[in-house]
Amino acid sequence: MSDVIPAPVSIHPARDEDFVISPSSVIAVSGGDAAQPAATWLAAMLRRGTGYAIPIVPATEARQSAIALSLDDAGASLGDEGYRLTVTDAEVRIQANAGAGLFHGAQTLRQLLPPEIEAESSEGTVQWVVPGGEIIDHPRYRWRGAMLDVARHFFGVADVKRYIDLLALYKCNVLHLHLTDDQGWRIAIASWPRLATVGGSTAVDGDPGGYYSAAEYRDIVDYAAARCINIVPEFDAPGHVNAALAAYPELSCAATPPALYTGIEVGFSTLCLDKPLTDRFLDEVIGELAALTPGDYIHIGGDEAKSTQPADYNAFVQKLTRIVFDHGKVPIGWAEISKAPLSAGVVAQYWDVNDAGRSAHAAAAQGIEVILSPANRCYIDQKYDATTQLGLTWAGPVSVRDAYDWEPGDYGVPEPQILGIEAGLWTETLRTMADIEYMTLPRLAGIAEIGWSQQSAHSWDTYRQRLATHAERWEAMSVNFHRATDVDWTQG
Ligand code: IFG
Repeated sequence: MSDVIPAPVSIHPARDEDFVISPSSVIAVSGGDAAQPAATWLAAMLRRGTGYAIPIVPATEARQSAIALSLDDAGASLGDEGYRLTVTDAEVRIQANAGAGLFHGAQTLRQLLPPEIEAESSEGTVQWVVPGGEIIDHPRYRWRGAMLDVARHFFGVADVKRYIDLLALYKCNVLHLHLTDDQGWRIAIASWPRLATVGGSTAVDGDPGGYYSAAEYRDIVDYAAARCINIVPEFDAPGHVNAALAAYPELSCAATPPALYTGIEVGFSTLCLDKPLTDRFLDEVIGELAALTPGDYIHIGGDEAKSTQPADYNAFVQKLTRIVFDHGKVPIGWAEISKAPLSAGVVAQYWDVNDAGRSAHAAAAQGIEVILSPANRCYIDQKYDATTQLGLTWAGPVSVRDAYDWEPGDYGVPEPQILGIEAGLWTETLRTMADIEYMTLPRLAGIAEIGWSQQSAHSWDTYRQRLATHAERWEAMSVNFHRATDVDWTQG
């Protein structure tokens, strides 16, 4: 039980109470529709791994070997995402106040099973033993996210779903999709069709472009929702807009239409801000993103607007955040937006450790909530060490230990204003799912633990041993993870 990542709040083993999942085991559900996503997900995972039927039955009908998922008053301290997992030789029981709690309990149950449960087909020779005992658990922060940059290089729906699967394993609950940048526009906007057809036609180094249709984006949203993960779309402005300007030169102030861009420089592009057309563009893009996104948040970027006049920048931030609120969503911006006076409710995301925390302090001073993504801890696009072929270096190297051994409270943001943490995976140098997996694991697991587990559970020396046991699981999942040298993988 002690190898579960993120570390649960409390673990009470009872080794004489092991439960064995057998061909007659059922999933017994009580609590109505909200219990279904967890039940459906758990049944699919157990059926695939064990080869057993694992029917889902109402709790009232369960007679034998039951894995009970019950939505009931499991105690206010668990909140909506926490759970109580109890394992005896007679039954497994997951209790929670809401569906997300059941789903997170199912992820813990998954990690208690032999790693072979992750395989695409059942081995037939494994004893599916769940160690007896009780786990009571709930998260430290509400926002445990990962950002995937699909603009520098495009990744299709199947890759994004695979990434969502990795996030679910570690109880992350947000996938922030960086949909637009200088090199690519990756979401179809019906009222501005060339954004995707022209702006999405290429990628860094001239690699293949691509974009999500509205239907494909909704498919991603629904797949994430079934795993209690919220999709947060990012439309980055006023900088990082070259793809949009190449599609619609009238959005640029430049006399000559900007060409499509396949390099990896930043800060050279800006929307032309004092144009009614730009206002219509902002409103219609945000309007369509809001209509496609059931989640509460839309990310407006705001980073590295080096070609935007500072006074214009502040007015722009206020205008765009207002537009997002007007479309019923909550705006998030990279923490530079804190240069502008922000209305209550706006969220800032701190990333740029080169500013010595100034933008985090500015956001904290405005009393708004902050998501912490300090690049020298959370940017998993950075090399692990000097030998890493993939990745950038400006904030790195970021070792497995660097990604784990930090404290969100050390950035000058009072604990009540820390909304949570988020890993960032920029894809200037990443082209395949194998590249994404290599940079993501093991480091994501540590960032997820920082977001979920109590500060008192934080210990690199014990974490690195617990982490080593996850290699078998990643192998069973066919994940192309990196055997980082700061972990002793023989402990696994
Ligand atoms: N900073 C840029 C990203 C990306 C990154 C690579 C932010 C908010 C460096 N902006 O991080 O577009 O280029 O590590």
